[in-house]
Amino acid sequence: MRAKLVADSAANFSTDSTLEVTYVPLKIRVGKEEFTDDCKLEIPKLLAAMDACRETSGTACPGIGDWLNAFEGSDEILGISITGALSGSYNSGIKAAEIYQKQNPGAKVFILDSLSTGPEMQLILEEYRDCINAGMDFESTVSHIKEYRNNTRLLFCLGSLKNLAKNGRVNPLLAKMGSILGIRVVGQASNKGTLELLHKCHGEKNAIRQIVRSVISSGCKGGKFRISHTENLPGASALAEQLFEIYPESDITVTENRGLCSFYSERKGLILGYTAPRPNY
Ligand code: X90
Repeated sequence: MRAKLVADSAANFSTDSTLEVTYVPLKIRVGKEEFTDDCKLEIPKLLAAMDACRETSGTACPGIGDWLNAFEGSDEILGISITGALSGSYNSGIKAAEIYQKQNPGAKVFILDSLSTGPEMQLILEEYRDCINAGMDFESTVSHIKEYRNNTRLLFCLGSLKNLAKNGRVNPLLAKMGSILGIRVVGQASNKGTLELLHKCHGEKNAIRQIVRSVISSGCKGGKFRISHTENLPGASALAEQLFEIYPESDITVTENRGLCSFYSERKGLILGYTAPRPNY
């Protein structure tokens, strides 16, 4: 039996038809409304509710039961979660893995803490798929993927840092800096799986140029670039074009953020997953 790929919805649904993944949804609460981050969620509706909401809003990670449902029916499961430093999803996932293996003797479950989100999770899911297609066994795939993750990275330029700050995921002082009119903050996922702010840029054009400079200075040699955006196709396309000029042999895709990434990156948010060594890792 082929191993089943499982990821929480922070991975953004893939539009790549060769990538079969069972997604475990996170939940988003905006005022009194609750949204489930599954394939039925309409992002424009979520964003409109966020705009209109004057009350508190937040997110909730999947529970153990949600992960268990996704494992069902398979005896080899390869999974990935959003960074465990900012979400309880990884914890639920590994607890579910223990329970599932007890209930199904012989079943194998591995959940990787991505230390990241969105498009970096997508890169790792694609690598899992390639390992499976190459006929690699479960244990070799697990050790390969741990090594692969040391060579994937994430950069972002968010629409605003408001929702991250309100939910305690980023220092409020940094969020203030990001809310100054016209300032776009460029940051990366740190080795610990937290947000690390790198640059304050005037306007999106400069922010995109800065993302490209950061890619180059990280020692990237091309390869895959996975860009996701929240209602910002022009920004995502501009980033793709600039990367393509520097790395013409590369494989670049642009997709839309789903609920979780949209909630935190907000309108105009851009996230880039790419391959380059993680320093001091
Ligand atoms: O468990 C939960 O409720 C989910 C909490 C998630 C909090 C952070 C999500 C960030 C999503 C923002 C840009 C990329 C940041 C990367 C940091 C590792 C998107």
